[in-house]
Amino acid sequence: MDILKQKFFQKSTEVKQEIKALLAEHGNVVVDEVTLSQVFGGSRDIITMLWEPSLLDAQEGIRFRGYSLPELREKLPKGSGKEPLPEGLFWLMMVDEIPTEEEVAWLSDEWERRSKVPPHVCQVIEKLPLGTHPMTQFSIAINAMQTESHFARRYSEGMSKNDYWDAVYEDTMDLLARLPVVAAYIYRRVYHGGHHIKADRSLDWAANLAHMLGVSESEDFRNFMRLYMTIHADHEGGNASAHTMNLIGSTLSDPYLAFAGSMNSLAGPLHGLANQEVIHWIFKMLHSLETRNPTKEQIASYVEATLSGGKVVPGYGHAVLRKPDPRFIEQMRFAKEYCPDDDIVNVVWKIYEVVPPILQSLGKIKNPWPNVDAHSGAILVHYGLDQYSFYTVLFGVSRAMGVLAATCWSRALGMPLERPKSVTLDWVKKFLAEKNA
Ligand code: CMX
Repeated sequence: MDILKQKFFQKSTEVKQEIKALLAEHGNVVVDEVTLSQVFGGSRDIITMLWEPSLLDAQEGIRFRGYSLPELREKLPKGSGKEPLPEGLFWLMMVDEIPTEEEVAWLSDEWERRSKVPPHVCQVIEKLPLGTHPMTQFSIAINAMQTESHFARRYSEGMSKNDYWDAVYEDTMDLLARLPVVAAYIYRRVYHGGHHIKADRSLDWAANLAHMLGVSESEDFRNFMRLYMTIHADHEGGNASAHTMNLIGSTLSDPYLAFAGSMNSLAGPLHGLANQEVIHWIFKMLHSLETRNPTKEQIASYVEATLSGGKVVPGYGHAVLRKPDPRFIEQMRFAKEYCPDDDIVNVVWKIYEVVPPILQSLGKIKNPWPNVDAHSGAILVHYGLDQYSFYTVLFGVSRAMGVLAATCWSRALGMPLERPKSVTLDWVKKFLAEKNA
Protein backbone atom coordinates (compact mmCIF):
# COMPACT_ATOMS: atom_id res chain seq x y z
CA MET A 1 0.00 0.00 0.00
CA ASP A 2 1.42 3.39 -0.92
CA ILE A 3 2.06 6.03 1.72
CA LEU A 4 -0.95 8.26 0.91
CA LYS A 5 -3.28 5.27 0.69
CA GLN A 6 -2.06 4.03 4.06
CA LYS A 7 -2.64 7.40 5.70
CA PHE A 8 -6.05 7.70 4.05
CA PHE A 9 -7.11 4.26 5.26
CA GLN A 10 -6.05 5.00 8.81
CA LYS A 11 -7.66 8.44 8.88
CA SER A 12 -10.93 7.38 7.25
CA THR A 13 -11.26 4.36 9.56
CA GLU A 14 -10.97 6.68 12.58
CA VAL A 15 -13.46 9.18 11.13
CA LYS A 16 -15.91 6.38 10.32
CA GLN A 17 -15.89 5.30 13.97
CA GLU A 18 -16.26 8.89 15.10
CA ILE A 19 -19.32 9.42 12.85
CA LYS A 20 -20.90 6.19 14.07
CA ALA A 21 -20.63 7.35 17.68
CA LEU A 22 -21.75 10.87 16.81
CA LEU A 23 -24.89 9.67 15.01
CA ALA A 24 -25.71 7.20 17.76
CA GLU A 25 -25.81 10.08 20.23
CA HIS A 26 -27.03 13.01 18.11
CA GLY A 27 -28.70 11.44 15.07
CA ASN A 28 -32.02 13.19 15.71
CA VAL A 29 -30.66 16.72 16.19
CA VAL A 30 -32.27 19.19 13.74
CA VAL A 31 -29.57 21.08 11.78
CA ASP A 32 -31.73 22.94 9.26
CA GLU A 33 -35.27 23.78 8.24
CA VAL A 34 -36.60 24.28 4.71
CA THR A 35 -38.80 27.11 3.46
CA LEU A 36 -41.06 26.97 0.45
CA SER A 37 -38.86 29.59 -1.28
CA GLN A 38 -35.92 27.21 -0.97
CA VAL A 39 -37.96 24.38 -2.51
CA PHE A 40 -38.71 26.62 -5.49
CA GLY A 41 -35.32 28.35 -5.40
CA GLY A 42 -32.70 25.79 -6.31
CA SER A 43 -32.38 24.31 -2.79
CA ARG A 44 -30.05 27.17 -1.78
CA ASP A 45 -28.29 26.72 1.57
CA ILE A 46 -30.14 23.54 2.63
CA ILE A 47 -27.71 21.31 4.52
CA THR A 48 -27.98 17.82 2.98
CA MET A 49 -24.55 16.24 2.67
CA LEU A 50 -21.16 15.65 4.19
CA TRP A 51 -18.17 16.94 2.19
CA GLU A 52 -14.80 16.68 3.90
CA PRO A 53 -12.26 18.45 1.61
CA SER A 54 -13.53 22.04 1.89
CA LEU A 55 -16.13 24.38 3.36
CA LEU A 56 -17.45 27.62 1.87
CA ASP A 57 -18.29 30.66 3.98
CA ALA A 58 -20.43 33.36 2.38
CA GLN A 59 -18.20 36.16 3.72
CA GLU A 60 -14.74 34.56 3.90
CA GLY A 61 -14.90 32.31 0.85
CA ILE A 62 -13.40 28.86 0.53
CA ARG A 63 -11.36 27.08 3.20
CA PHE A 64 -9.67 23.78 2.50
CA ARG A 65 -9.57 21.70 5.67
CA GLY A 66 -9.81 24.98 7.55
CA TYR A 67 -7.08 26.83 5.62
CA SER A 68 -7.84 29.99 3.60
CA LEU A 69 -6.12 30.53 0.25
CA PRO A 70 -3.51 32.97 1.63
CA GLU A 71 -2.74 30.47 4.43
CA LEU A 72 -2.33 27.69 1.87
CA ARG A 73 0.01 29.87 -0.18
CA GLU A 74 2.18 30.19 2.89
CA LYS A 75 2.01 26.57 4.09
CA LEU A 76 1.82 24.25 1.06
CA PRO A 77 5.08 23.01 -0.52
CA LYS A 78 6.13 24.93 -3.61
CA GLY A 79 8.72 22.58 -5.08
CA SER A 80 10.96 24.49 -7.46
CA GLY A 81 8.27 27.12 -8.16
CA LYS A 82 6.82 30.16 -6.43
CA GLU A 83 3.18 29.09 -6.05
CA PRO A 84 1.75 26.18 -4.01
CA LEU A 85 1.78 22.81 -5.74
CA PRO A 86 -1.72 21.36 -6.29
CA GLU A 87 -0.34 17.96 -5.28
CA GLY A 88 -0.02 19.40 -1.77
CA LEU A 89 -3.63 20.53 -1.76
CA PHE A 90 -4.80 17.09 -2.90
CA TRP A 91 -2.83 15.50 -0.06
CA LEU A 92 -4.39 17.94 2.41
CA MET A 93 -7.91 17.23 1.12
CA MET A 94 -7.32 13.48 1.37
CA VAL A 95 -5.74 13.18 4.81
CA ASP A 96 -6.15 16.55 6.53
CA GLU A 97 -2.39 17.09 6.84
CA ILE A 98 -0.11 19.62 5.20
CA PRO A 99 2.42 17.41 3.36
CA THR A 100 6.18 17.77 3.35
CA GLU A 101 8.17 18.64 0.21
CA GLU A 102 9.19 14.94 0.03
CA GLU A 103 5.58 13.72 0.20
CA VAL A 104 4.55 16.10 -2.56
CA ALA A 105 7.52 15.03 -4.69
CA TRP A 106 6.41 11.41 -4.19
CA LEU A 107 2.89 12.32 -5.38
CA SER A 108 4.23 14.10 -8.50
CA ASP A 109 6.25 10.96 -9.32
CA GLU A 110 3.33 8.65 -8.60
CA TRP A 111 1.03 10.58 -10.94
CA GLU A 112 3.75 10.63 -13.56
CA ARG A 113 4.07 6.84 -13.21
CA ARG A 114 0.33 6.35 -13.73
CA SER A 115 -0.07 8.89 -16.55
CA LYS A 116 -0.25 6.61 -19.60
CA VAL A 117 -3.54 7.18 -21.40
CA PRO A 118 -4.80 4.05 -23.22
CA PRO A 119 -4.56 4.50 -27.01
CA HIS A 120 -8.28 3.91 -27.62
CA VAL A 121 -9.10 7.12 -25.70
CA CYS A 122 -7.17 9.22 -28.25
CA GLN A 123 -8.78 7.21 -31.06
CA VAL A 124 -12.23 8.06 -29.69
CA ILE A 125 -11.31 11.76 -29.49
CA GLU A 126 -10.02 11.63 -33.08
CA LYS A 127 -13.42 10.37 -34.29
CA LEU A 128 -15.11 13.58 -33.11
CA PRO A 129 -15.52 16.54 -35.48
CA LEU A 130 -12.80 19.12 -34.79
CA GLY A 131 -15.46 21.69 -33.95
CA THR A 132 -16.83 19.62 -31.06
CA HIS A 133 -16.66 21.76 -27.93
CA PRO A 134 -13.54 20.85 -25.89
CA MET A 135 -15.70 20.12 -22.83
CA THR A 136 -17.71 17.61 -24.88
CA GLN A 137 -14.46 16.01 -26.06
CA PHE A 138 -13.20 15.94 -22.47
CA SER A 139 -16.35 14.32 -21.15
CA ILE A 140 -16.39 11.71 -23.93
CA ALA A 141 -12.70 10.94 -23.34
CA ILE A 142 -13.33 10.37 -19.63
CA ASN A 143 -16.21 8.03 -20.44
CA ALA A 144 -13.99 6.23 -22.97
CA MET A 145 -11.31 5.80 -20.30
CA GLN A 146 -13.82 4.02 -18.04
CA THR A 147 -12.55 0.73 -19.48
CA GLU A 148 -9.68 1.20 -16.98
CA SER A 149 -11.86 1.47 -13.87
CA HIS A 150 -10.66 -0.71 -11.00
CA PHE A 151 -13.94 -0.05 -9.21
CA ALA A 152 -16.15 -1.25 -12.11
CA ARG A 153 -14.02 -4.37 -12.64
CA ARG A 154 -13.77 -5.30 -9.00
CA TYR A 155 -17.47 -4.65 -8.38
CA SER A 156 -18.39 -7.03 -11.18
CA GLU A 157 -16.03 -9.60 -9.60
CA GLY A 158 -17.96 -9.33 -6.32
CA MET A 159 -15.92 -6.82 -4.30
CA SER A 160 -16.91 -6.43 -0.63
CA LYS A 161 -18.27 -3.01 0.39
CA ASN A 162 -15.32 -2.75 2.79
CA ASP A 163 -13.03 -2.49 -0.24
CA TYR A 164 -14.92 0.22 -2.19
CA TRP A 165 -12.59 2.91 -0.87
CA ASP A 166 -9.55 0.98 -2.12
CA ALA A 167 -10.84 0.68 -5.70
CA VAL A 168 -11.99 4.31 -5.74
CA TYR A 169 -8.56 5.41 -4.49
CA GLU A 170 -6.88 3.57 -7.39
CA ASP A 171 -9.28 5.14 -9.94
CA THR A 172 -8.75 8.56 -8.37
CA MET A 173 -4.98 8.35 -8.66
CA ASP A 174 -5.14 7.07 -12.26
CA LEU A 175 -7.63 9.73 -13.31
CA LEU A 176 -5.64 12.58 -11.77
CA ALA A 177 -2.50 11.28 -13.46
CA ARG A 178 -4.13 11.06 -16.89
CA LEU A 179 -6.47 14.05 -17.05
CA PRO A 180 -3.73 16.61 -17.86
CA VAL A 181 -2.55 14.38 -20.72
CA VAL A 182 -6.11 14.11 -22.09
CA ALA A 183 -6.70 17.87 -21.70
CA ALA A 184 -3.45 18.74 -23.49
CA TYR A 185 -4.26 16.21 -26.21
CA ILE A 186 -7.61 17.92 -26.89
CA TYR A 187 -6.01 21.37 -26.85
CA ARG A 188 -3.21 20.46 -29.29
CA ARG A 189 -5.63 18.55 -31.52
CA VAL A 190 -8.13 21.42 -31.84
CA TYR A 191 -5.85 24.48 -31.90
CA HIS A 192 -2.40 23.28 -32.99
CA GLY A 193 -3.05 20.90 -35.87
CA GLY A 194 -2.56 17.77 -33.75
CA HIS A 195 1.12 18.54 -33.03
CA HIS A 196 1.33 16.99 -29.58
CA ILE A 197 4.02 17.66 -27.01
CA LYS A 198 5.54 14.85 -24.95
CA ALA A 199 5.31 15.05 -21.17
CA ASP A 200 8.42 16.18 -19.32
CA ARG A 201 8.96 13.61 -16.56
CA SER A 202 11.04 16.02 -14.51
CA LEU A 203 8.17 18.47 -13.98
CA ASP A 204 5.47 18.60 -11.35
CA TRP A 205 1.82 17.93 -12.29
CA ALA A 206 0.70 21.49 -13.13
CA ALA A 207 4.00 22.54 -14.72
CA ASN A 208 3.85 19.46 -16.93
CA LEU A 209 0.35 20.41 -18.07
CA ALA A 210 1.64 23.92 -18.85
CA HIS A 211 4.48 22.32 -20.82
CA MET A 212 2.19 19.96 -22.78
CA LEU A 213 -0.16 22.83 -23.71
CA GLY A 214 2.84 24.39 -25.39
CA VAL A 215 1.73 28.03 -25.29
CA SER A 216 4.58 29.29 -23.14
CA GLU A 217 7.69 27.65 -21.72
CA SER A 218 8.11 30.44 -19.19
CA GLU A 219 8.43 29.64 -15.49
CA ASP A 220 5.76 32.33 -14.87
CA PHE A 221 3.15 30.38 -16.86
CA ARG A 222 4.03 27.25 -14.92
CA ASN A 223 3.56 29.20 -11.70
CA PHE A 224 0.18 30.39 -12.92
CA MET A 225 -0.89 26.83 -13.74
CA ARG A 226 0.14 25.74 -10.24
CA LEU A 227 -1.95 28.53 -8.74
CA TYR A 228 -4.85 27.95 -11.14
CA MET A 229 -4.96 24.20 -10.40
CA THR A 230 -4.87 24.89 -6.66
CA ILE A 231 -7.59 27.52 -6.41
CA HIS A 232 -10.14 25.78 -8.69
CA ALA A 233 -9.86 22.39 -6.98
CA ASP A 234 -12.90 22.43 -4.70
CA HIS A 235 -15.72 24.69 -3.49
CA GLU A 236 -17.49 22.46 -0.96
CA GLY A 237 -20.10 19.89 -2.01
CA GLY A 238 -23.21 21.83 -3.01
CA ASN A 239 -21.98 23.40 -6.26
CA ALA A 240 -23.30 21.73 -9.39
CA SER A 241 -20.18 19.80 -10.50
CA ALA A 242 -19.42 18.54 -6.98
CA HIS A 243 -23.01 17.67 -6.24
CA THR A 244 -23.32 15.80 -9.55
CA MET A 245 -20.22 13.79 -8.67
CA ASN A 246 -21.64 13.00 -5.25
CA LEU A 247 -25.02 11.99 -6.65
CA ILE A 248 -23.68 9.73 -9.40
CA GLY A 249 -21.01 8.26 -7.12
CA SER A 250 -23.67 7.39 -4.54
CA THR A 251 -25.24 4.95 -7.03
CA LEU A 252 -21.85 3.12 -7.04
CA SER A 253 -21.26 4.24 -10.59
CA ASP A 254 -17.47 4.20 -10.85
CA PRO A 255 -15.34 7.39 -10.53
CA TYR A 256 -14.90 7.69 -14.33
CA LEU A 257 -18.65 7.76 -15.01
CA ALA A 258 -19.30 10.02 -12.04
CA PHE A 259 -16.52 12.43 -13.03
CA ALA A 260 -17.74 12.59 -16.65
CA GLY A 261 -21.15 13.60 -15.25
CA SER A 262 -19.51 16.16 -13.02
CA MET A 263 -17.81 17.67 -16.07
CA ASN A 264 -21.12 17.87 -17.96
CA SER A 265 -22.38 19.91 -15.04
CA LEU A 266 -19.30 22.14 -15.03
CA ALA A 267 -19.91 22.82 -18.74
CA GLY A 268 -22.97 24.99 -18.00
CA PRO A 269 -22.59 28.79 -18.46
CA LEU A 270 -23.89 29.54 -14.95
CA HIS A 271 -21.10 27.33 -13.57
CA GLY A 272 -17.65 26.53 -15.02
CA LEU A 273 -18.31 27.64 -18.59
CA ALA A 274 -18.55 31.17 -17.18
CA ASN A 275 -14.73 31.39 -17.54
CA GLN A 276 -15.10 31.11 -21.33
CA GLU A 277 -18.12 33.44 -21.29
CA VAL A 278 -16.20 36.16 -19.44
CA ILE A 279 -13.40 36.48 -21.98
CA HIS A 280 -15.82 36.08 -24.89
CA TRP A 281 -17.87 38.94 -23.42
CA ILE A 282 -14.75 41.10 -22.92
CA PHE A 283 -13.50 40.46 -26.48
CA LYS A 284 -16.94 41.29 -27.88
CA MET A 285 -17.04 44.50 -25.86
CA LEU A 286 -13.55 45.58 -27.01
CA HIS A 287 -14.46 44.73 -30.59
CA SER A 288 -17.66 46.74 -30.51
CA LEU A 289 -15.94 49.70 -28.81
CA GLU A 290 -12.95 49.40 -31.17
CA THR A 291 -10.43 49.79 -28.35
CA ARG A 292 -8.36 47.67 -25.96
CA ASN A 293 -8.47 50.46 -23.41
CA PRO A 294 -12.13 51.29 -22.77
CA THR A 295 -13.18 54.01 -20.32
CA LYS A 296 -15.25 53.15 -17.27
CA GLU A 297 -18.20 54.96 -18.88
CA GLN A 298 -17.90 52.79 -22.00
CA ILE A 299 -17.77 49.63 -19.88
CA ALA A 300 -20.80 50.79 -17.86
CA SER A 301 -22.94 51.30 -20.95
CA TYR A 302 -21.86 47.88 -22.32
CA VAL A 303 -22.89 46.30 -19.00
CA GLU A 304 -26.27 48.11 -19.16
CA ALA A 305 -26.77 46.79 -22.72
CA THR A 306 -25.95 43.25 -21.56
CA LEU A 307 -28.48 43.48 -18.75
CA SER A 308 -31.21 45.06 -20.88
CA GLY A 309 -30.66 42.25 -23.41
CA GLY A 310 -31.82 39.83 -20.69
CA LYS A 311 -28.34 38.37 -20.20
CA VAL A 312 -26.15 37.92 -17.13
CA VAL A 313 -22.81 39.66 -16.67
CA PRO A 314 -20.54 36.62 -16.68
CA GLY A 315 -18.07 36.24 -13.83
CA TYR A 316 -20.24 38.19 -11.39
CA GLY A 317 -22.59 36.90 -8.72
CA HIS A 318 -22.59 33.69 -6.72
CA ALA A 319 -25.11 31.35 -5.14
CA VAL A 320 -23.30 31.34 -1.77
CA LEU A 321 -20.58 34.03 -1.68
CA ARG A 322 -21.49 37.54 -0.57
CA LYS A 323 -18.05 39.15 -0.94
CA PRO A 324 -15.44 39.31 -3.73
CA ASP A 325 -14.30 35.73 -4.30
CA PRO A 326 -10.89 35.08 -2.65
CA ARG A 327 -10.04 33.05 -5.77
CA PHE A 328 -10.52 36.25 -7.82
CA ILE A 329 -8.36 38.16 -5.31
CA GLU A 330 -5.60 35.51 -5.52
CA GLN A 331 -5.50 35.83 -9.31
CA MET A 332 -5.46 39.62 -9.01
CA ARG A 333 -2.52 39.31 -6.61
CA PHE A 334 -0.72 37.10 -9.15
CA ALA A 335 -1.46 39.45 -12.07
CA LYS A 336 -0.26 42.48 -10.08
CA GLU A 337 3.06 40.70 -9.60
CA TYR A 338 3.52 39.05 -13.00
CA CYS A 339 1.60 41.06 -15.61
CA PRO A 340 0.43 44.41 -14.20
CA ASP A 341 0.66 46.17 -17.57
CA ASP A 342 -1.29 43.65 -19.63
CA ASP A 343 -4.17 45.45 -21.35
CA ILE A 344 -6.83 42.70 -20.93
CA VAL A 345 -5.85 42.26 -17.27
CA ASN A 346 -6.36 46.01 -16.84
CA VAL A 347 -9.78 45.76 -18.49
CA VAL A 348 -10.70 43.06 -15.92
CA TRP A 349 -9.67 45.39 -13.09
CA LYS A 350 -11.70 48.27 -14.57
CA ILE A 351 -14.74 45.98 -14.90
CA TYR A 352 -14.26 45.12 -11.21
CA GLU A 353 -14.68 48.84 -10.39
CA VAL A 354 -17.65 49.36 -12.71
CA VAL A 355 -19.87 46.26 -12.42
CA PRO A 356 -20.63 45.85 -8.66
CA PRO A 357 -22.41 49.23 -8.21
CA ILE A 358 -24.50 48.61 -11.34
CA LEU A 359 -25.55 45.13 -10.22
CA GLN A 360 -26.19 46.46 -6.70
CA SER A 361 -28.46 49.17 -8.10
CA LEU A 362 -30.76 46.51 -9.60
CA GLY A 363 -31.77 45.56 -6.07
CA LYS A 364 -32.33 41.87 -6.78
CA ILE A 365 -28.80 40.45 -7.06
CA LYS A 366 -27.59 38.96 -3.79
CA ASN A 367 -23.90 39.13 -4.66
CA PRO A 368 -22.66 41.87 -7.01
CA TRP A 369 -19.01 40.83 -6.65
CA PRO A 370 -16.70 38.95 -9.04
CA ASN A 371 -16.29 35.19 -8.79
CA VAL A 372 -13.32 32.99 -9.78
CA ASP A 373 -14.19 33.09 -13.48
CA ALA A 374 -13.97 36.88 -13.79
CA HIS A 375 -10.16 36.88 -13.80
CA SER A 376 -8.67 33.61 -15.06
CA GLY A 377 -9.14 34.18 -18.80
CA ALA A 378 -7.23 37.47 -18.88
CA ILE A 379 -4.13 35.81 -17.38
CA LEU A 380 -4.39 32.84 -19.76
CA VAL A 381 -4.62 35.26 -22.71
CA HIS A 382 -1.52 37.02 -21.36
CA TYR A 383 0.43 33.76 -21.68
CA GLY A 384 -0.89 33.11 -25.18
CA LEU A 385 -3.75 30.75 -24.36
CA ASP A 386 -6.53 32.78 -25.99
CA GLN A 387 -8.68 29.89 -27.29
CA TYR A 388 -11.31 30.48 -24.65
CA SER A 389 -13.54 27.51 -25.59
CA PHE A 390 -10.84 25.42 -23.90
CA TYR A 391 -10.88 27.24 -20.55
CA THR A 392 -13.48 25.08 -18.80
CA VAL A 393 -11.38 21.97 -19.49
CA LEU A 394 -8.61 23.50 -17.35
CA PHE A 395 -11.16 24.21 -14.62
CA GLY A 396 -12.25 20.55 -14.92
CA VAL A 397 -8.73 19.14 -14.52
CA SER A 398 -8.37 21.07 -11.30
CA ARG A 399 -11.90 20.32 -10.04
CA ALA A 400 -11.10 16.61 -10.40
CA MET A 401 -8.88 16.82 -7.31
CA GLY A 402 -11.66 18.00 -5.00
CA VAL A 403 -14.50 15.84 -6.27
CA LEU A 404 -12.36 12.70 -6.45
CA ALA A 405 -10.95 13.25 -2.94
CA ALA A 406 -14.55 13.66 -1.73
CA THR A 407 -15.57 10.46 -3.52
CA CYS A 408 -12.78 8.53 -1.77
CA TRP A 409 -14.19 9.83 1.51
CA SER A 410 -17.80 9.00 0.62
CA ARG A 411 -16.98 5.38 -0.21
CA ALA A 412 -14.66 5.01 2.79
CA LEU A 413 -17.40 6.31 5.10
CA GLY A 414 -20.02 4.08 3.49
CA MET A 415 -22.25 6.98 2.40
CA PRO A 416 -25.58 5.68 1.05
CA LEU A 417 -27.47 6.33 -2.18
CA GLU A 418 -28.41 10.02 -2.37
CA ARG A 419 -32.19 10.44 -2.68
CA PRO A 420 -33.74 13.80 -1.65
CA LYS A 421 -37.52 14.31 -1.78
CA SER A 422 -39.41 16.18 -4.48
CA VAL A 423 -43.04 17.32 -4.41
CA THR A 424 -45.64 18.49 -6.93
CA LEU A 425 -47.36 21.91 -6.96
CA ASP A 426 -50.56 20.10 -6.00
CA TRP A 427 -48.77 18.67 -2.97
CA VAL A 428 -47.65 22.20 -1.99
CA LYS A 429 -51.20 23.60 -2.32
CA LYS A 430 -52.67 20.78 -0.23
CA PHE A 431 -49.91 21.19 2.36
CA LEU A 432 -50.68 24.92 2.66
CA ALA A 433 -54.45 24.34 2.84
CA GLU A 434 -54.03 21.78 5.63
CA LYS A 435 -51.61 24.06 7.46
CA ASN A 436 -54.03 27.02 7.29
CA ALA A 437 -56.94 24.86 8.37
N1 CMX B 1 -25.73 39.40 -14.08
C1 CMX B 1 -27.04 39.67 -14.21
N2 CMX B 1 -28.00 39.18 -13.41
C2 CMX B 1 -27.59 38.42 -12.38
C3 CMX B 1 -26.23 38.13 -12.15
C4 CMX B 1 -25.28 38.64 -13.06
N3 CMX B 1 -23.98 38.37 -12.94
N4 CMX B 1 -26.15 37.35 -11.05
C5 CMX B 1 -27.41 37.16 -10.61
N5 CMX B 1 -28.28 37.79 -11.40
C6 CMX B 1 -29.75 37.79 -11.34
C7 CMX B 1 -30.27 36.37 -11.41
O1 CMX B 1 -30.31 35.92 -12.76
C8 CMX B 1 -31.63 36.51 -10.77
O2 CMX B 1 -32.47 37.13 -11.69
P1 CMX B 1 -34.05 36.76 -11.78
O3 CMX B 1 -34.58 36.98 -10.41
O4 CMX B 1 -34.57 37.69 -12.79
O5 CMX B 1 -34.11 35.32 -12.18
C9 CMX B 1 -31.33 37.52 -9.65
O6 CMX B 1 -30.17 38.26 -10.07
C10 CMX B 1 -31.07 36.91 -8.30
O7 CMX B 1 -30.02 35.99 -8.42
P2 CMX B 1 -29.09 35.63 -7.16
O8 CMX B 1 -29.97 35.03 -6.12
O9 CMX B 1 -28.28 36.80 -6.78
O10 CMX B 1 -28.09 34.56 -7.79
P3 CMX B 1 -28.30 32.99 -7.97
O11 CMX B 1 -27.86 32.32 -6.73
O12 CMX B 1 -29.65 32.68 -8.47
O13 CMX B 1 -27.30 32.70 -9.16
C11 CMX B 1 -25.27 32.71 -10.37
C12 CMX B 1 -25.90 32.63 -8.98
C13 CMX B 1 -23.78 32.45 -10.22
C14 CMX B 1 -25.88 31.63 -11.24
C15 CMX B 1 -25.52 34.11 -10.96
O14 CMX B 1 -24.95 35.09 -10.13
C16 CMX B 1 -25.04 34.25 -12.38
O15 CMX B 1 -25.76 33.89 -13.30
N6 CMX B 1 -23.78 34.82 -12.60
C17 CMX B 1 -23.20 34.92 -13.92
C18 CMX B 1 -22.66 33.57 -14.37
C19 CMX B 1 -21.39 33.20 -13.60
O16 CMX B 1 -20.48 33.99 -13.46
N7 CMX B 1 -21.35 31.95 -13.13
C20 CMX B 1 -20.13 31.41 -12.48
C21 CMX B 1 -20.31 31.15 -10.99
C22 CMX B 1 -19.08 30.56 -10.38
C23 CMX B 1 -18.84 29.13 -10.84
O17 CMX B 1 -19.65 28.25 -10.52
O18 CMX B 1 -17.87 28.87 -11.58
